[in-house]
Amino acid sequence: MSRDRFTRISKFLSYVLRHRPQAIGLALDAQGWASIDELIEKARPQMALNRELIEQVVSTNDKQRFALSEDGTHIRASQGHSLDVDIGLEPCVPPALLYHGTATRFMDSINRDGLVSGRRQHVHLSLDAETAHAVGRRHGKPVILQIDTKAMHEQGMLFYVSANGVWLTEHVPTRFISESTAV
Ligand code: HQG
Repeated sequence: MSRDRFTRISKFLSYVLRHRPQAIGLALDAQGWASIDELIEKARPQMALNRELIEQVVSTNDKQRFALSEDGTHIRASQGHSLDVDIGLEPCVPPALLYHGTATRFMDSINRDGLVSGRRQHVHLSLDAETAHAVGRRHGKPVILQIDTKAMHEQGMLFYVSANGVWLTEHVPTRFISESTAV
């Protein structure tokens, strides 16, 4: 299958599984799972999917955005939701330092309010500066912020890591943020 087709399907799945299942009349359970049979059926007017295609998109996805249930009957997004679903993340100890990629145009507001989750459930943090750079570039001229996650953790703030290795937290106050010159 062409990369373009994979990307199109991945974007479609991100949209319905993270943000708007109701756009195709799909139901997610409280943990964010959708029945694959129902997804195929409800997506049909917009996108021709079948089980094999979905399994391929899940297994070859560059960021492992989706997960299949153990019995293979359900699919969900591993992170990035704006929907109020509980994907059962357990708090865990973060590395001493994590990065956040953003754009220069957001910096005044970030310097005032810290990093906020906005429409998503969490602020997303990256393990390395290169990944943060790529995330920031999606929004404009990139800025890489270094986050003192060790200090945040010591002060009782909670961190989670998604099934695809993205670090998540609720809010990063300004005192833990510094601009990085990496990359
Ligand atoms: C910014 C992609 C103003 C924040 C990526 C970001 C990621 C503020 C934007 C995942 C702010 C939100 C998430 C404040 C934060 N004032 N702007 N106080 N605090 N912001 O797309 O982190 O490909 O919701 O810096 O790889 O860019 O979708 O979040 O620029 O892991 O799987 O508000 O999305 O993954 O933008 O990206 P987003 P993000 P996928």
